[in-house]
Amino acid sequence: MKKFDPSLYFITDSTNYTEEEFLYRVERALMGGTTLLQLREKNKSTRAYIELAEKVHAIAKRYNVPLIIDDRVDVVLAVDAEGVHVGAEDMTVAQARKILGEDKIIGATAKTVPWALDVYGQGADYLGVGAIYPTTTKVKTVLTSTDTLRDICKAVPIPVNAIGGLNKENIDVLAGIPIAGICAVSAIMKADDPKTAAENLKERAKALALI
Ligand code: TZP
Ligand code: MG
Repeated sequence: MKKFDPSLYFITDSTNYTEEEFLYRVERALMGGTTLLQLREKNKSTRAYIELAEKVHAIAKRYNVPLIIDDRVDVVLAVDAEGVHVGAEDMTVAQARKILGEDKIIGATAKTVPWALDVYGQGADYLGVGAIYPTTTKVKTVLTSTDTLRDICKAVPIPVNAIGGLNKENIDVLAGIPIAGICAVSAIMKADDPKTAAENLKERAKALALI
């Protein structure tokens, strides 16, 4: 199973939610048209990460949405998730590919054209590029210009998603850049209703012909 639609890529953050509230919000986001889902946990034990991943995977399967696990190839294997996302401090794409095989989706972070070409050459299936705007989500990142985003889109033949501080009010800055999709954490996770937020973000991205 390798086919995936990165157009509305929702990345979770369970911080400050009970598990019940978190899972409810994830499901609302799926109802709102999330096409790709990433479970992103930075402070959980391996056991707790796997237990949560199992629950999230069960929900995602009901919506036929692939589940990507941030950083952790072992968690992907433990729950048979559809893929992993690796950044500069994680396992390399080549190492992840060696372990996961050809059928799993491997996404990578890239902030420059040479970096994008490198991870593409190692076998990445998609790229996340950003942060386009400053973000309130806990992450080690620097801003990436829209010019660099455009250059990366043109440099690699795989889907490139924009990430970082994106919401329905500000994604017009991406107009005309051949991205494959939008990644969002806060705009969906922290919304009053993640379903409405996902719908609105998708609608705006479509109106701007971004996706
Ligand atoms: N990588 C670059 S920015 C970011 C990640 C994981 C966080 C994006 O979160 P938000 O809340 O959509 O700004
Ligand atoms: Mg990472």
